[in-house]
Amino acid sequence: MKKKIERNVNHRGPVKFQELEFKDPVTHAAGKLGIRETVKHTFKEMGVVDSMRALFTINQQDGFDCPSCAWPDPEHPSKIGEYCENGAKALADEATHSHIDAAFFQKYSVEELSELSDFQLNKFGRLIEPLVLREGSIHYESISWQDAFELISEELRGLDSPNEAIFYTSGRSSNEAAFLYGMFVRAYGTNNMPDCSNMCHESSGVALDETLGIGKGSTKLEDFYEAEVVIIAGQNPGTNHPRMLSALEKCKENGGYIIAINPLEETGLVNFKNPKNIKGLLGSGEDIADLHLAVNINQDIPLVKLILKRLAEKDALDHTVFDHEFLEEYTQGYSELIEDFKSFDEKELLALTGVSNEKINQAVEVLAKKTKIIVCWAMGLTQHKNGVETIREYVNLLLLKGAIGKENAGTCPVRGHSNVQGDRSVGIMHFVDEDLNERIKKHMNFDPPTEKGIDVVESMEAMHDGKASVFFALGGNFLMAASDTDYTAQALNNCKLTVQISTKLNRSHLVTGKKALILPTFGRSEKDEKNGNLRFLTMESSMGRIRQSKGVLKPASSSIMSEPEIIGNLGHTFFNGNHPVDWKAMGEDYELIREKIDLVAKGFEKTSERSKGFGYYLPNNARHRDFSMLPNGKAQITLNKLPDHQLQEDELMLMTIRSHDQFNTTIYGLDDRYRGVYNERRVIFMNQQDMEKRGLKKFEIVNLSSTYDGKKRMAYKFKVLPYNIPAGNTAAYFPETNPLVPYNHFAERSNTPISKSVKIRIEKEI
Ligand SMILES: Nc1nc2c(c(=O)[nH]1)N[C@H]1C(S)=C(S)[C@@H](COP(=O)(O)OP(=O)(O)OC[C@H]3O[C@@H](n4cnc5c(=O)[nH]c(N)nc54)[C@H](O)[C@@H]3O)O[C@H]1N2
Ligand SMILES: Nc1nc2c(c(=O)[nH]1)N[C@H]1C(S)=C(S)[C@@H](COP(=O)(O)OP(=O)(O)OC[C@H]3O[C@@H](n4cnc5c(=O)[nH]c(N)nc54)[C@H](O)[C@@H]3O)O[C@H]1N2
Ligand SMILES: [Mo]
Repeated sequence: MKKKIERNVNHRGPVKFQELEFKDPVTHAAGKLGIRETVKHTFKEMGVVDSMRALFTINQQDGFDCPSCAWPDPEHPSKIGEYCENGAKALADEATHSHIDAAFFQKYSVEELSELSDFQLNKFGRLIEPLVLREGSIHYESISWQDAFELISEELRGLDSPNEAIFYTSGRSSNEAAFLYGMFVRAYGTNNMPDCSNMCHESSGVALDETLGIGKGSTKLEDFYEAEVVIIAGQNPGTNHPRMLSALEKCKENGGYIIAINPLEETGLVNFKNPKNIKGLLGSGEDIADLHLAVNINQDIPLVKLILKRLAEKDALDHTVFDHEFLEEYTQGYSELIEDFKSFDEKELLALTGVSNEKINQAVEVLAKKTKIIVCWAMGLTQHKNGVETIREYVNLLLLKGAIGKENAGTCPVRGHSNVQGDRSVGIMHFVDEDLNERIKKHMNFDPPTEKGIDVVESMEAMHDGKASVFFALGGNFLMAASDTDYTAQALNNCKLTVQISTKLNRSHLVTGKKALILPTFGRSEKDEKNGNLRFLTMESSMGRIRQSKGVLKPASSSIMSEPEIIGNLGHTFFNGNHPVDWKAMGEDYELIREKIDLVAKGFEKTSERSKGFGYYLPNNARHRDFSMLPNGKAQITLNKLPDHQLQEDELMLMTIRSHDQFNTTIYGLDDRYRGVYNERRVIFMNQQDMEKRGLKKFEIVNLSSTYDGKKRMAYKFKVLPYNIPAGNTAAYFPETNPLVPYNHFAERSNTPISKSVKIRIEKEI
């Protein structure tokens, strides 16, 4: 018998490295190479017939919503396909013809599987039958759906308080699944609904809510086409939102000016070859960014402050730079901000940014003259201690320029998961919304709990400290996505039961509570049929548009169940069919869910009907300058402090980022073509000076450590890569570097882990 080994949270690094290749970064995003990658991934995983069928329906009005990012589709999708290379990889990943069943888990124990890398685990294919890991066992075995629902119900009933259970959501779930889940969790009696957005755009939600009265962006896709300036800060669209490049290309064709603010000169922003037009295919492509400001990590506040201070000096001369009419009528805090600028020294601000004076002045010159300005951002702004304040500082820029609530201008937090925004809109949240609770009472006929629940960080702590003991996940990979991998592993290990509704195998299935369940479900691309009826689901894009999604492929197996049906059956079993909500009927008939969504969730109306075709927009107050919900009915201009890192002499700043071959914790491949890296993920991008200071050579193997509150955390075995990154800054991939991110350091007020500004030291591996 094989020796019993500890389940590995896999961050010790490989015993033997792959053959790493490091070339010049690819200078053009997409183009023919992008098409080749698309075909390579889909044909290999799904075969030619399914690939073609799926690729032609993805994001089409009668097809399914791309399971990758949340970038919206244009009103008239391209007939040759409205997807990108990474959307195709996401599709191939979920629609793969490789499957794993109970026999697979009989062959391999959870310990053995945990020795494999995340890339290897994902490659095994789709989970196709419900599985249980019984207490003391090291093998998953098959379990009937009904037994699984009874096991969960029994554990939930056995807790001293419903607050000892945690219900996580990852943003790939549909509005229907998320709504039913949120209702079940509340009917059970807790608001413990941590969400992947807590680790993602929570800082955006908090900052936008308090400045503009809505936690979502204000722009629509069409706004990009004639914007005069688009600022792209802390975002890598070439990899993470490739379809956004088509919108930027249109903007440029119409004379728009694009400013990238990013420590790295990311490929998609430098040059883009649109595979959907001739120019892109023939090779000339389009330069996207007109100006790149290579800001130091988390020094966006000093940078924006300096730009605003200089704009204010210009405005003082003739009052034409800022939109004074707008400021007077719609905002509050303008004079305090102008006064506050006096307390900052220009030289000091400039030194913090790391950007040249000349480039900053170039940005000032452009912004002084233009008024149609959009600011886009993603994780480069949200995942810092002062993430909320950083976003507020960018909002100040838009407010001073009157660039809110008019065409071709506004805020654009570019969302991550394809339905993360919809999940929140239909009620996935750990805090209490009193209006929502009132509507639940009225239309669902039960009393929802009124005590605030816990978010991701608080959930990790609660499980770690034994205050919660059932962990239930609607999708995602909590172990690898959350910060402080060792701490999170311990937290999950402490649970009595962990349950995962999943499509693919990941490490959260292997590092579990005493008992564990895997409940396999459909992917977006699959046909969801019940009693001969083809069911559809709805999603909300990053810009607040609700649209239908209908899968086209044969499901991976007849033993998997749709997410709403899993939740409906669980509700039915838990309440023994004795509850004001008919859980089972709702799980089976999504029309019943949508009727309730229309009544309970804010802004939804006639969803079944209106979500057809192009779909419909949810109301958005910032789009029409309605700030009545804010103090004095005005948009808020805010005062934001400079970051204070207290970096020690031997410390460097690390940002944990995505490669071109991954979707969050799902690793599609080992290359990061746009950054020139092939066949290895355990690498750290460094400035040559920082390497020389430490006597490090290219490809040398190092260990990384972070020390917070006297505790040293380690991530082992990374190869050093010399890279074009400002001195003092480093970058490495997530999730390999998550062991370095301390669980108790997060953004003020949004609790988003500080994944983009981790102070590290580098030690040579001996
Ligand atoms: N193919 C693919 N698509 C995805 C995902 C994926 O993993 N793969 N993930 C999805 C999800 S959930 C999300 S949230 C998004 C993530 O989308 P992104 O936010 O684009 O993803 P990251 O790789 O985290 O990149 C952050 C970017 O911010 C920059 N940055 C880091 N720190 C700073 C800073 O302090 N200031 C500035 N100005 N820039 C900084 C980095 O150099 C990097 O370019 O993408 C979504 N789409
Ligand atoms: N250090 C560091 N940590 C980070 C980040 C970072 O930039 N740096 N980014 C953070 C961000 S922005 C996010 S959003 C989180 C992501 O956190 P999560 O959303 O928890 O993680 P994912 O990797 O997207 O989850 C992948 C798993 O979801 C399951 N899945 C896929 N599709 C479906 C589906 O349709 N239904 C169901 N039920 N399951 C499905 C599969 O089993 C797959 O293994 O990670 C965060 N963690
Ligand atoms: Mo995200």
